[in-house]
Amino acid sequence: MKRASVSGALFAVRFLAGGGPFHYNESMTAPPYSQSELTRLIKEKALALGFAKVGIVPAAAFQNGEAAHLQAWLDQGFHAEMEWMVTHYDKRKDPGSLMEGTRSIVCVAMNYFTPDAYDPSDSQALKIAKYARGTDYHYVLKERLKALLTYVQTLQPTVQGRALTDSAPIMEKPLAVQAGLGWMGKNGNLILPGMGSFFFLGELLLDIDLDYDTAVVPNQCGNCRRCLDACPTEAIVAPSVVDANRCIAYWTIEYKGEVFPAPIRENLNGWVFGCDICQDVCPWNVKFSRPTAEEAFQPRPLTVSPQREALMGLDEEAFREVFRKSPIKRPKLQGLRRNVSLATE
Ligand code: B12
Ligand code: SF4
Ligand code: SF4
Repeated sequence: MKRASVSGALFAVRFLAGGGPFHYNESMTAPPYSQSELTRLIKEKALALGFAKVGIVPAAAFQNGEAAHLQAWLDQGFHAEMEWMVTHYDKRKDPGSLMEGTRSIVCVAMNYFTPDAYDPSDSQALKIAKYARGTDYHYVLKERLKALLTYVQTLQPTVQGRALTDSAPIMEKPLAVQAGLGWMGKNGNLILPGMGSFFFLGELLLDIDLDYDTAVVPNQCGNCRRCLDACPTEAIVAPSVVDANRCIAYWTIEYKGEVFPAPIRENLNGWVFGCDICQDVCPWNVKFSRPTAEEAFQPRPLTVSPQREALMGLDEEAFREVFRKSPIKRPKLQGLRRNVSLATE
């Protein structure tokens, strides 16, 4: 892929216009923007499209030990049966490799917080993680990132890009850290200063150079260890290191088998899909989480304080209807029923 050059385009347009002072004329497809103008316009558009924060990094392999940490995580088997975490290790190390010619990665975060309708300490209440109450973020963020790409192409028609949100082998949290969106919390989630961690992450790969963010947000977990202490299954084995084998989110979302090991089963605390305990206790969320304005993430029926009978009573057709394009479709009706029976046994 040949890289578009802003200064080259500017020169060509000026040359064709006769070499005099440049005036944009509407018959031209787009004015030649400078790198910093393009950067500013892309960031403004990202915010206008509903992203809460945006930062841009150059496409390059990770250089601060991230690949070694991923390797150590895999070596210890912390990925459980998520074999897809093992494949494409080389791509995870080098996010730019996901599209030929990538020069820049636009990193974005979108709020998905919706308030709980139960007392989080009530282990009898059935609970569905906030991230899964509305439409699957893969659809929502990808569509929004594609709209951002379309916009970039109106500014500079030759630009090529690829929209991602956990839809390719990519390490999204360390990238977002680099882009200055937030810090890696001890609970294993990216925390945005003044906003909290109930945010999805996404990326737009672009084959143009832009101005890059270099200011990293310092880690503000300090001496706090509320998340480590609150996790009922001791899944946070070290600050920012989550062992999926012990994580309720893994078992209720990803696990394909029938029965959970006793330490998980006995500590489900009513969680039937995902788990928010280590985020709910985080002071940054307690203080700063605000309901998302995003229509697509508003809770669907049966996702806020669902009753056992209502969930168990769903047949295939009703399940498909209620959870169309929802993350809850992932384990299928059978997986949801398994979770509900295990959480209420
Ligand atoms: C695999 C995965 C999981 C697994 C493993 C969780 C995990 N923490 O990795 C399971 C199924 C358990 C899971 C659960 C959840 N997930 Co998930 N998950 C992913 C996925 C696909 C990959 C993450 C990954 O690469 N993990 C492997 C580890 C090694 O990578 P890492 O966490 O980035 O590790 C870095 C640090 O931990 C550090 N590190 C690791 N070891 C060490 C050791 C030392 C000594 C040091 C200093 C540092 C260090 O370095 C690593 C590399 O920089 C991402 C999407 C993506 N493609 O990135 C979503 C993602 C992380 N998940 C997400 C969400 C929302 C969740 C849940 C909240 C859902 C829920 N409510 O149930 C829970 C949260 C559980 C938790 N406490 O982390 C969001 C998080 C958004 C955010 N604000 O951070 C992501 C980014 C998806 C998205 N696009 O928005 N998830
Ligand atoms: S999501 Fe739940 S089980 Fe997993 S680390 Fe957080 S508190 Fe522990
Ligand atoms: S609960 Fe405390 S230690 Fe855990 S992520 Fe939040 S601030 Fe960091």
